[in-house]
Parts: sequence; structure tokens; C-alpha cells
Amino acid sequence: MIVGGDGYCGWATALHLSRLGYEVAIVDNMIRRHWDATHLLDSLIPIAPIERRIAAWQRATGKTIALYVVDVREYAPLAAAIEGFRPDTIVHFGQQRSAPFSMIDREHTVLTQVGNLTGTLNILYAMRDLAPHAHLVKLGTMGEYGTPNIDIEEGYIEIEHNGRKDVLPFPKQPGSFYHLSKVADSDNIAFACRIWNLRATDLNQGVVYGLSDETAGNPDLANRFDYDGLFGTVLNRFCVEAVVGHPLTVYGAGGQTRSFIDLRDTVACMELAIANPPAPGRLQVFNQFTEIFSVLELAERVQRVARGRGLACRIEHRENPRIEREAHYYHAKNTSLIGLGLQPHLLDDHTIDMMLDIALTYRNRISSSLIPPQVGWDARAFGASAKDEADVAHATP
Ligand code: NAD
Ligand code: USQ
Repeated sequence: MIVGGDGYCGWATALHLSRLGYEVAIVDNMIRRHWDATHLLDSLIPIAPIERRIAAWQRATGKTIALYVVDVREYAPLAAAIEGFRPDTIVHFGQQRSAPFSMIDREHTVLTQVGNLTGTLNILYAMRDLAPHAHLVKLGTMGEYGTPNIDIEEGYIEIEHNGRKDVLPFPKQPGSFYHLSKVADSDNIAFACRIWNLRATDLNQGVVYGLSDETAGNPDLANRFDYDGLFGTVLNRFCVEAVVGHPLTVYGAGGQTRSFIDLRDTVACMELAIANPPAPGRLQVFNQFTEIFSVLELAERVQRVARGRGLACRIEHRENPRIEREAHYYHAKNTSLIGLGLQPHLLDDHTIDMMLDIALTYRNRISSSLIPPQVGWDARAFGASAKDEADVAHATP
């Protein structure tokens, strides 16, 4: 059962697991489509309504995917879906996942934290009462850890204090109210596992980029690709910016260093996590990323590949709308999923080329006014400047 199966990671995962022979159900209330509409955003790649997506998959492969249009913040319909489908595994992607969205104002912070925590708590209670043997595979995020000046372990750290030792949850210092919602989720899930003997895996995923294989070649199966200043993630944004002639938007110095993963590896990690549940009573934590880059390093790589294709591509250090360290130590472990057999697609020029191809294919759908960041962490107003418009108008793509 894939909660959030209409989204970027969820749709890719649903098709990947269905292709492998899993019986798949999607649970989604399509709220992400509603948020796009409310904020006048749109995916770079047009996406078909969920019913058409599922019908197209059935026509292409003969495989069915069940659909439950359910808001997991509502317990009764969620419980009915779990009773109806009787999942062995519940994969939970169904949350508000944008850091800038969570920082817009008080309402968006509350919507993000109350919504995200309520959905997870409802799933935990439904598991306790209706599916106690199911395995919860929950999407966490690498940003839960923040950027500590020590190595980041996978979920737990052995600490010696005043002559005594214990293995404790790794300290968390995230950088947005969204990331904080994931920290609270992790604590709630660990507690539920302890008291109700449930099994769960928390996947602390890095920033995702690119597309997976199953959604290619059929417009009705196409996946979303966000590039706007609210939901777009950094590498996807840089590729779109390069194509439309917008300077690559490096926030501040660009020394912010993060973990990254190709969407093709995300779906492979989901497969591995599902196949390797922990013992009852335990929350296992995997760091789900394959490589680490600074933002400036990524911009320079995109610039080099874009210039190789004749695209005029400039990097611009712009005022950072976020409050985050722009130069810091960053070293995170990711040995668990590799140990289980993950064979990473590392970020090479070919992958960047493929992403530029995607942006070029849908170039006429790119709205340059959606590119600038809009949300400041300290409540300053951000948005498209006259300079942004001029940059695009004068670009020679
Ligand atoms: P997305 O916004 O594309 O998809 C989320 C899906 O969940 C949407 O289809 C939305 O309608 C659904 N949803 C949200 N709230 C719901 C609710 N209350 N009930 C039912 N459905 C609901 O997001 P994504 O990029 O696919 O991310 C999926 C998960 O992976 C998130 O939890 C996110 O935190 C995590 N993650 C994403 C990234 C990334 O770079 N995209 C990186 C690390 C972790
Ligand atoms: N950044 C830029 N320029 C941009 C966009 C972003 O310099 O145009 C910088 C940001 O300041 C930040 C870094 O790039 O330092 C990453 O930003 P992002 O928007 O790509 O990613 P983030 O806000 O961290 O969130 C995304 C997903 C979220 C997921 C998270 C994984 O939206 O759902 O949880 O990546 S992680 O970062 O590992 O926590």
C-alpha cells in the first residue's frame, strides 16, 4: 500500500513494485495537485489524472493497481482502505514535503506539522488495530540531522557519557518546520514500535533528482517534475534554469552540502527496504542517498554540461532566502542500503544530459516567473525581480 502514490517518489515506486509483481494499492487524496493549483504552479511534465495513469499502466502491462482516494489525516477512510486491501507493507510518502511551503506563514507551518504528524499517527493506530504484522516503510529525510560537525550515523549513535555507554537516536537539528515534522514522526514511530511491537523502517532520504524508467515513453504514465521555487528541488531546478537561460540560482555562497539520490535508486531502495523488514518492536533506520555534493558543485556540473550543448549558462549567487550554514563539515554514512545490494546510478554527465533533455522537451511549459525563491525563513518577501525577467529575456538558449 503506497500512501502518496500519486506523487513524484510514490508514482515511480508504485509502477516499479507493480512491474516486479507486487500487488499494489495507491492511497492518495491528490492534495499535492490542489496545492499546485492554489499556488499557481505546475509540474514541468504534464501529468495525467490518477485514474488515467492507472488505466494506462493496466493497458501497457496487464497489471492492476488499486486506488483509494483517501486523506490519511482522516482515520475512518484510512482504516477502511487498510481493511479492504490488507497490506503486508505500508509505504508512507503521503505528506507535505516542501521546506519553503512549511515556512510561508503560521498557517502553512501548522498545516505541515499537524497534517504530517496526524497522518503518521493514524497509520500507526490503524496498524496496531488492523494490520499489526505489516511493515511500515516511512519516508524520513537526511535533513532531519542538519549539518552537525561530526559524522552522521544511520539513525543511532553510541554515546559514552560520564563513564556509561548507550546507543541513542542521533541528535537532530533540522533546518525547517517541514524537516522538523519528520523528526517528530521518527520519535512517534519509534515509540509505537516499542509499545505495540510494530515493525518500521525510517528511510532518511536525500534530495531526489531525475526520473525513473517505468514512467518514460507514455504521456499517461509521465511523472511530475517540479522546478518552481516552492516545490522544485535543487538539481531539477538547475537543469530547467539552464535550458530557459535563467542564471542557476545558487543561494548564498553555495557551500551548503547535502545528500542526493537519483529517482531510479529511490525505487530500488524501496524494493530493498520492503524485502528487509526489522524484527517486531524495532524501528530500523537507513540513510537513503548515494552521493554528497555542495550546491555550488552541482551548479558547476550543470553549467559545464549545459555549455557543452551550446546553452549559455551562468551561475548567480543570490541572497539566501533560508537560514542555513553556507560552509560546514558534512559526512554522512549510507552503508546499509549499499550492503543490501543497492547499485547506485551516480550523477554523471549522461544523467545531467538526460535531465537537460527533459527540460528541453517541455521548454514551452517553463514559466520563468515560477523560478525565483518566494519564501524567506525570516519573513522577508522574496520573489521574481525585474532582473530575473531581464535575465531570461536576454538569454541565448
Ligand atoms: P510529492 O508532493 O510529489 O508527493 C506526495 C504525495 O502525497 C502527493 O501525491 C500528495 O497528494 C500525497 N499526500 C499528501 N498529503 C496526503 C494526505 N494527507 N493523505 C493522502 N495523500 C497525501 O512528494 P515527493 O517528492 O514524492 O515526496 C514523497 C515523500 O518523500 C515525502 O514524505 C518527502 O518528505 C520524502 N522525500 C522526498 C524527497 C524529494 O527530493 N522529493 C527527498 C527526501 C524525502
Ligand atoms: N538551493 C539553492 N538553490 C535553489 C534551490 C535550493 O541553493 O534554487 C539550496 C537550498 O538552500 C538547500 C539545498 O539547495 O541548501 C537543498 O534544497 P532543496 O530545495 O533541493 O531541498 P530541501 O529543501 O532540503 O528539500 C528536498 C525535498 C524534501 C526532502 C529533502 C531531502 O523537498 O522533501 O526531505 O529535499 S534533505 O535535503 O536531504 O533533507
